Amino acid sequence: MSKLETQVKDLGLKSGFDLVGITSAEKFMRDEKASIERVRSGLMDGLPWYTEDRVKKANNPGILLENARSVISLAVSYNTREHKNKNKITGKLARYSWGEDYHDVIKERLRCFVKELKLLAGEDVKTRIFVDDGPMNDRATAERAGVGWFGKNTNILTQNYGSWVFLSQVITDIELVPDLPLNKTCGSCVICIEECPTDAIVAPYVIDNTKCISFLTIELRDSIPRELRHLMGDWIFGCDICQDVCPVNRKAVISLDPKFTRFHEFSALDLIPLLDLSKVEFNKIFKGSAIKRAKISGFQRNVCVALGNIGDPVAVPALSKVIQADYPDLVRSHAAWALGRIGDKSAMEILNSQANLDQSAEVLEEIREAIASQNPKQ
Ligand code: B12
Repeated sequence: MSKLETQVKDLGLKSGFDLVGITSAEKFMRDEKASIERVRSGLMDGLPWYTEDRVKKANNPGILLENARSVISLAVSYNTREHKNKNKITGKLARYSWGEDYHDVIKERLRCFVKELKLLAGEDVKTRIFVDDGPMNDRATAERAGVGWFGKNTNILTQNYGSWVFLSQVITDIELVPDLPLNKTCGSCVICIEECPTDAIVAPYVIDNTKCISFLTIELRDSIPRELRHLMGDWIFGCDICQDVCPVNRKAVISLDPKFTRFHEFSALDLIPLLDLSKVEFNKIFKGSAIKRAKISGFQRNVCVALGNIGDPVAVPALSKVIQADYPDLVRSHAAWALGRIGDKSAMEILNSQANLDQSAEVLEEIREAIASQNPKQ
């Protein structure tokens, strides 16, 4: 490794990244082909912005920056400690949301990195930065730059930090000597595939987006398919099951990065009060956090599903209030499902009375389904 590559890597570490690798700007042939197949076979359905056109850009750094020569791949750990919530009726949020929104934090670090890079390599150096905010294949880059290897759950696993890393890139016209990919795989381990409750990992390295709890709780704006709801447990934003069960992650170094420990109480939130939040309160509580992406209606929809899965009748008054009050039909219909799943006498009474009153076809259908599928427990 020449002096410049060493300096670039030192600079990455100094700029707040935990791992730095370098790869060429060549096309990611395997990944482009696989991604196009994934789109065509419907496995990326539900993400309308994930188009074949995007895939072509994402796997070809030369399209993203004129005269691109190298891509610097940077990873930062977000493996912060969990906050224990002693209460019973709580919902889980994915670890990546326990800190400040990584897009903002990492973009800031990338900007500082690029500023210093220009001091090292020349002011006229061209760069383009990405942190999950544009058409760039973050994982394929990290793999080829030797930052980590593809796990069977498709997450990039790293030696010391496991898969608890955010990935980002700097494409540049500087010619840098690339690193070699790591010669590592998951071997015969298939724990993540077996433990995914919705069977979203349909084959090693292949996710069916439409079944992934992360998609269902964050990206999906509509109703959650009824046949998947009971499999979602108490996840209300994202899901970490395929990472939590990964043996490599057991040994991952804990991160003390203050940016990612800031909202650690978000790891487990009391569910019932979340149903009372107004839009203004939701935006205030989750300001600066990635959780805002779910929007309040999606978030409260998820809370209803989690309450239904926990099945504790203590949630009946709150769910009854939702179904009777002025909440979006999306939330009211999932509250109906949750009441049916709790299925005690009071829940069934509310459903039966609302069945005669409700004006929304969507909510009425959920109420009828809930009544039909449950025998009230006395
Ligand atoms: C779309 C997307 C999603 C979608 C779709 C998931 C998916 N598997 O793609 C949804 C919303 C479900 C999602 C969920 C999550 N995501 Co996401 N997501 C993305 C995004 C924007 C694009 C990913 C992409 O291109 N997918 C397309 C498919 C086709 O690619 P793939 O599944 O990775 O499959 C590759 C392999 O199959 C490989 N391949 C093909 N053949 C073969 C053969 C072999 C032998 C091998 C090894 C590989 C291989 O080629 C494919 C393309 O590269 C990236 C950011 C970015 N711009 O890259 C973040 C990103 C992948 N997500 C990230 C995170 C953190 C998550 C979650 C953990 C969040 C959470 N806790 O809820 C989950 C993880 C779910 C999972 N197991 O994948 C991180 C992953 C970090 C890491 N360590 O890998 C990224 C990189 C964001 C970031 N910049 O940090 N995500």
